[in-house]
Amino acid sequence: MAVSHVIEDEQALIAAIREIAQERVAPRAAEIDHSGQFPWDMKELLAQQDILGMPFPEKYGGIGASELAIVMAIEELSRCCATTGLILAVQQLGSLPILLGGTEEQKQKYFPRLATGEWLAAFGLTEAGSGSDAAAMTTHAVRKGDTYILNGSKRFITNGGLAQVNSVFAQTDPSKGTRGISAFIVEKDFPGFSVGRIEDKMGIKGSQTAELIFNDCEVPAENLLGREGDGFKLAMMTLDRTRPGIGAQAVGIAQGALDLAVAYSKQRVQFNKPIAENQGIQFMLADMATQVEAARLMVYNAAEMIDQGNKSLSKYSAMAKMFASDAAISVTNDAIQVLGGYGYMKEYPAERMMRDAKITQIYEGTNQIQRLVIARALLTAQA
Ligand code: COS
Repeated sequence: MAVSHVIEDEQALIAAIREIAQERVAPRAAEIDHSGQFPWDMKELLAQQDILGMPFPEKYGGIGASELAIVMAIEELSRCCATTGLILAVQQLGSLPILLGGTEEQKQKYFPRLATGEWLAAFGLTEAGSGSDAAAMTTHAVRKGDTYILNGSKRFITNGGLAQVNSVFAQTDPSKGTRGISAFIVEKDFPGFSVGRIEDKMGIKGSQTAELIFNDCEVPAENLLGREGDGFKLAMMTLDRTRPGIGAQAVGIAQGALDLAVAYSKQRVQFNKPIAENQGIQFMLADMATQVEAARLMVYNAAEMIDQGNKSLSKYSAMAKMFASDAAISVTNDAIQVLGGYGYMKEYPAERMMRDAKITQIYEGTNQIQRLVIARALLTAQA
């Protein structure tokens, strides 16, 4: 396990989360994957244990955890169940635009119930025609008196339809490009808000991914985040600070797959000896463990940069998410190989881990977008 600078109180919290994950989350993971139902019991568990309060400041009822502690928590949960780890990651993703751009009133109104887990949050950026090119969104908002009228739809929204609080991005002045995009807090009870298709996915099956539809949706003007035109920057600043969380989810999945491969290789006997005694298997395990550790260090480093307000965090956050998610695919693939035929069967969790790992290369910006972010930072850096 990597050296990390998490403070003593938080070390105890992470140790407690590890125990909870192993004892209460792990036994549910296969069933959550099989049923494809959102695990409300896991949400309740995270809420009761104050884990969902980690991303929120204490003054709003949260526990104001460091980003380092948050990524470590996501890692521990994802080591046992990636869907459960995602509940914490998305609670932060959907709320961070409010933390970064919201007024005191908005924070007071929304954070206490998000911190206790009574409400879930979601982040509505992606549309059917605008994924990597986030600025190409067509959802738009027009101000009429004290209300904005939203029209359009969002696609692939994690927690879509379950979240009471949705940070939604919409064009308010298309002639201004990215500077014409604004962010709004949209509650799921607002008139004109509805949920469209629910996606059937390859992995993270218990997490609900849905379409959000805005049909003359009425959003009070006081729910604008920041000023008109601040939305795109708020979205980018949010993703800079949440991509390490996805890296942490990837590290957790990879660690879970490594644990499984190590345990299996010691008990699986072929040619009259455990397969772990073969150098071919030992080298695979060593490579897997090294990838996990390198990914973990990058994720922790990016999280610490966020905690310190480091100005270069965009690049390091993109690197951490990209490297960790690629490592997760490689390590889960090798875990299946170590388990051989059993690895391919649903009886063992290795194949679920690989299916769950795949999304980490895609969401919160594909790894191609991460490369673009990294390259732009390199090429525009002042000498
Ligand atoms: N922090 C703050 N501001 C940022 C920023 C960041 N990380 N990245 C860009 N901006 C600002 C730029 O400085 C620019 O501001 P000005 O208008 O003041 O010059 C503005 O935003 C537009 O930036 P840019 O020209 O780089 O925008 P692009 O349209 O080229 O898009 C990418 C940039 C590709 C990085 C963006 O579209 C992106 O991140 N796409 C992936 C989206 C994503 O991750 N989706 C997943 C959704 S969550 S599952």
